[in-house]
Amino acid sequence: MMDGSLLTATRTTCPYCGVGCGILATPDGPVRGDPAHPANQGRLCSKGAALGETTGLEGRLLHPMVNGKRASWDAALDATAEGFRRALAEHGPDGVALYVSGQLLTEDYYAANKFTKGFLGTGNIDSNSRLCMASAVAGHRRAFGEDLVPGTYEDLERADLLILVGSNLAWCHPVLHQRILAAKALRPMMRIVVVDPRRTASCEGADLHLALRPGSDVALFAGLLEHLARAGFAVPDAIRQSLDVPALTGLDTAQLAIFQEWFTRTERVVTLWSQGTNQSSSGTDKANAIINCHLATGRIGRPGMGPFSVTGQPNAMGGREVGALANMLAGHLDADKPEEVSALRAFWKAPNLATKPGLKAVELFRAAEAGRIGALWVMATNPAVSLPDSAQVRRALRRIPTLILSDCHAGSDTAEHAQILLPALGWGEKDGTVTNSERVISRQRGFLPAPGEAKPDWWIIAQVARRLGWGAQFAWPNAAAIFREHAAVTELARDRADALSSGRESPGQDPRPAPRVFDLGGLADLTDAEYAALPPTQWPVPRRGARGGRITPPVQRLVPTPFRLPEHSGAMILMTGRLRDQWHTMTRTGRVPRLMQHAPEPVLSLNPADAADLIEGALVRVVSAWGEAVLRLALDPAIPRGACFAPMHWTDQLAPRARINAAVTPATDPISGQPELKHTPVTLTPFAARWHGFLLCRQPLGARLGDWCALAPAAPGVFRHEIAGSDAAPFEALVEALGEGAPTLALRAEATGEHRAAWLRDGRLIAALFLGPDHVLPPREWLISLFAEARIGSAARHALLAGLLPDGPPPSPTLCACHGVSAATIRAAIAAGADDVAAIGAATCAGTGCGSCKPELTALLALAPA
Ligand SMILES: Nc1nc2c(c(=O)[nH]1)N[C@H]1C(S)=C(S)[C@@H](COP(=O)(O)OP(=O)(O)OC[C@H]3O[C@@H](n4cnc5c(=O)[nH]c(N)nc54)[C@H](O)[C@@H]3O)O[C@H]1N2
Ligand SMILES: Nc1nc2c(c(=O)[nH]1)N[C@H]1C(S)=C(S)[C@@H](COP(=O)(O)OP(=O)(O)OC[C@H]3O[C@@H](n4cnc5c(=O)[nH]c(N)nc54)[C@H](O)[C@@H]3O)O[C@H]1N2
Ligand code: SF4
Ligand SMILES: [Mo]
Repeated sequence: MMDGSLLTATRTTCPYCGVGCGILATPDGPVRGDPAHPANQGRLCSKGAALGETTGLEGRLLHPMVNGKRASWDAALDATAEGFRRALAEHGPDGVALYVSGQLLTEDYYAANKFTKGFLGTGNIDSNSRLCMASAVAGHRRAFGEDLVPGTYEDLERADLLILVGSNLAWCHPVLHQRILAAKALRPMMRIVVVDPRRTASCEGADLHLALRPGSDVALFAGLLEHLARAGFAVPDAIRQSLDVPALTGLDTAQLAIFQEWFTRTERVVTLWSQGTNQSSSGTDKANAIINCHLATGRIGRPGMGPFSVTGQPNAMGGREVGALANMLAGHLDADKPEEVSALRAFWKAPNLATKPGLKAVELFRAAEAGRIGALWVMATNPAVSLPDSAQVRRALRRIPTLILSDCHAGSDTAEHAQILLPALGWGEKDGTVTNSERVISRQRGFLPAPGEAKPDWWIIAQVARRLGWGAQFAWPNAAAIFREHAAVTELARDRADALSSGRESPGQDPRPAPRVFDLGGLADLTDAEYAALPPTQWPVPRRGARGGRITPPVQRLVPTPFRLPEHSGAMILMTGRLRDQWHTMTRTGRVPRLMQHAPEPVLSLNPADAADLIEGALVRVVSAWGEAVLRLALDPAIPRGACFAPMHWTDQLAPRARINAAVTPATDPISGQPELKHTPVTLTPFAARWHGFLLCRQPLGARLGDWCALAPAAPGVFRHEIAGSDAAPFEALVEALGEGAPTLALRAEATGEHRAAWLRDGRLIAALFLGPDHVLPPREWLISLFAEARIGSAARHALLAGLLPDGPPPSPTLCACHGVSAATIRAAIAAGADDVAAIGAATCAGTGCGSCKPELTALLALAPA
């Protein structure tokens, strides 16, 4: 059905995860999934569906700022150029750096890389992809000689065995997960195995869950390879390892035998991996241990088969294409091949092109703390939160003489350290391309006017380049021109290969170069109009020959992956990761009330058997050698013994004490330099709070109330502050901070230390403040719902300070974000006879919107008595 708004909608791409869903957007309507996009065919997840609620201008950075004052673009760009000039004079090229992001568009990313490597003359450009994809990139390059993801999404649907390794696909790539579950529903013989220490939402609908010991993946896949060798597949001796796999992984032999047999006997196998694999001190070996099993069995490059590293950010893949990592060049050109370096130097007219790799993210911030970086330009990432050992990162940020941040939002933790803030266009405003996990290039198109003085990231880079004297090489009129240039760079290796094979050039040290697969030559001559209309296009796109589709890597190498025990095994291990409805440092999703309902507070999950003296619902200190964080404790049998799990999302803006990277280890993988974000030895102790409380009100009062605070939008125009402290309860101080005068209703029990108060105006609820001696306080849901009432009735008024209607429904967490359906409502529907996800949907609407909650509905069904 086409209605009017569909006809006028702009076709664009979701700015969150690497699935890369197509979106139909209008300036003032909700967004919809694009039925014509190959990635999602109309579907969206909870985050994508709520995009329309994130495009408001609240919190946006709208004007350049220099040293805390509003500045003109000219002044801010001059100050940026001057900062680089000074740092270059003082430290040389290796004393300047860019730290960028997989959330830049390809055109912005290309411009940043050209600026740094070509003209600043340093390899010091690294990306938050170092925290995300670096181990996969290194694994691909060791195995294939090039960073290639051979498979396509269709292969995931056509596999007979799909193995998810360290991937919570149900929450992190929800639309891909739904596609897979739909394929399995049509073909029930398809099997899904989840390899994850935690029992995650992705285990719902899976056939086998291997809850391996954190960090032991190499042993699991080396053991599989050994099994394959014994089953007759050819595996070179140098690659084989004999390991005690049950002892190392903690898995029982029967489960291991099933896994190994399934893999051995199934031809169509896809092994998909993500951060449980990459974010590890053995991340590159984990990737190669997986790829080895596919190479040994020849299961690659054919339908329904292959190793598949799924990308995290919307343009993680685009960043790899343009080479914006410290150890890469551009367009998959090889920094180790002098003739490719010369070809790029000539093409860019960049005599100073960097010839050696730069500093990787963790090293970069160490160099900065040591005073060796005079100017750092951060774009589209929040390193003060997302890098490990964040106390060290913050010391480094304070030490850098010129710190520049290009961002869309004004108030990030990183922005607090920057001298120069440059306002960038955000999603819905900017124009360019992104590449998803299956190599499909899609257009992001603007459908909103540029707010304030915000500018495209590539424009900002080009303006600074011009001020440094390189204007001619950055004179692009639009994003299309940058895209054409990027596409032409990918042909430089091809030109050389063609020249060699036709004998026009004398071969260098490598007489028969392997053909470079990544090739966008067929897009290098797009007109502006063709670029504007570019449909989703899968690479490779050579000028001649086959385009897109699955790739058979021309080079395929098995790589030794000697198993190493992660350091400090034996201690309580902190794992970190993502929640279903939040995106990274919450600059967008943290503003949307319905996305906050699923997990309104930062919670540490722990197996009940490990709780000892820790109390569910109380606050717990997570202490490591690097620092500490304080979170609410949830006891959860889905977490294995000896480990705990914390979300990565909270920041100084919403819960300063709960920033988990204050405690996370800066250890890195020796090959990829990717930090070990999933494996920190910690101790857990109770947080000694003398009082706990919450304040609900109509304006946010910040996240610095009490010694511990978590702020969340609770409903449109309602803010929830969870608070705790270790001194006397500051009731009067909080009343003063609220600024509404004396409460309308108040209750004070000196004996128990309870204070409760409510403010009503014209019959409406304005605020509610509850303080008590421990964490056991009335549930917040009913009180929050009262803020929507035009007039508080007398029954509600009487019950207000109890926090509960005597005969009201028991409060319960929201599972379905689209329709606001709670777990209690769903349980009631199951009790009344709903026996599958569709029946729950018919009874309650839960799961009928984006479908992101379906795994949780399945879990509730499994818990119901037969
Ligand atoms: N909702 C949501 N979706 C997102 C994002 C987001 O912020 N929010 N971010 C996007 C980005 S950038 C990325 S990179 C992806 C990440 O997507 P995922 O990698 O799926 O997400 P994570 O939760 O970081 O980690 C995945 C799992 O690794 C497991 N794990 C921990 N240690 C080990 C181990 O030693 N071995 C194994 N096998 N598993 C382990 C954890 O228990 C966790 O369930 O998500 C993308 N999608
Ligand atoms: N403990 C722990 N830490 C982790 C992880 C983990 O699993 N555990 N995961 C890591 C991973 S995989 C990732 S990808 C990182 C993500 O971490 P970050 O990249 O630091 O997180 P974001 O919140 O996505 O930051 C993006 C910033 O860019 C801004 N922005 C958005 N669009 C644009 C744009 O077009 N232009 C500009 N200039 N700015 C823009 C946003 O406002 C926001 O401030 O976190 C890493 N850190
Ligand atoms: S799965 Fe969700 S977050 Fe990822 S691209 Fe699609 S709509 Fe966006
Ligand atoms: Mo990521």
